[in-house]
Amino acid sequence: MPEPFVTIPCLDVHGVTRETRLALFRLVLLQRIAEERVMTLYRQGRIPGSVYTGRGQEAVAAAGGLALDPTDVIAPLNREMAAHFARGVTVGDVFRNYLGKADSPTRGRDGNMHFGMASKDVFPLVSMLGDLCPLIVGAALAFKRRGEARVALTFWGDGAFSVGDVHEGLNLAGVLHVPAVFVIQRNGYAYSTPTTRQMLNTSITERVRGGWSLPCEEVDGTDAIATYVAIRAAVERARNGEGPQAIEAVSMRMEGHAAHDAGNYMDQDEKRRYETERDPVERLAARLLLDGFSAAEVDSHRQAASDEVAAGLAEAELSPAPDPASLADGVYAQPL
Ligand SMILES: Cc1ncc(C[n+]2csc(CCOP(=O)(O)OP(=O)(O)O)c2C)c(N)n1
Repeated sequence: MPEPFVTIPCLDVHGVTRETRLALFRLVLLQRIAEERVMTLYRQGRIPGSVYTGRGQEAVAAAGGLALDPTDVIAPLNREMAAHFARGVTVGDVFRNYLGKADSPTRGRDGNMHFGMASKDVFPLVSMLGDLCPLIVGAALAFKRRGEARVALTFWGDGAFSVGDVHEGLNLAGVLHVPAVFVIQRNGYAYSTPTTRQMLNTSITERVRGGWSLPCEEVDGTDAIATYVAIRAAVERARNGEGPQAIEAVSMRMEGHAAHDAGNYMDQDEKRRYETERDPVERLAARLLLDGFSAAEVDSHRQAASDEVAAGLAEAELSPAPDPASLADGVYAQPL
């Protein structure tokens, strides 16, 4: 018999409505199930790029996306599919992009999560790690200069935290006092390098506070509700003129770096223990039961998410492949 899920006491959850809890559950389920389907498609040779899942980190992606108002902007990285869904990107959009379809967000130029949607204020992913930091500082500066009560939020990992652009961005954000929120995912690894071999002080919170004099709060990134409460509060502080805010969300990458990496270098006992005790999807399901939702209600939400993923994939399968003659369209400037 597996151990029952442990419910670690989380932050005061007062004020997180029933609707918000269910919205978080839908988002973590959508990411978990959609990524499982993407992995299957990858193994079938149907994905032209590689696949980087956020298994184990779905709660942070969902919470970050849901914590924003519709007029805010977000810049997700490739492990934050749920943040896209929170902004209204559909499962069909994601599968169309993975399958390289003509009507996908990148019109078949990418077979991955490297896309944004201007209509939903989702910035496209920049592959150069760390570069989303100064990018959203720029967006937040624009909001401040225009007098708009909008916030810009981005995510990055512990590995990206070591990139110079992150520190230039954090410094600038503090000096310019802009409404930016930085969600730093400490998932234990940067590719095959454990966090303990990347930095002497593995507390990103201490480093952000001590190095850049910015507020930073550490949160259990496997607890969707606690993470939502922490990010939502940070977003509101930023919106209310309190300047940039950071959140260190602690979780674990439950797989290798990407579909081509089995992650054999990871501590397998730790991984198993994490899967049993800290899986964010199952922790939220257990929490909903404790909060009075019935098992049948929880199961019906699992089924609804599974149906939504199946419908999105079926819809994407029907989309046409790009016309090879259009290959250079939108890639090079048109001659005058
Ligand atoms: C500037 C830069 N250096 C190296 C890479 C290659 N690279 C892609 S992901 C990755 C590891 C990132 O680790 P982390 O920031 O902790 O995020 P995680 O993969 O754990 O989500 C590396 C080294 C890159 N994309 N950009």
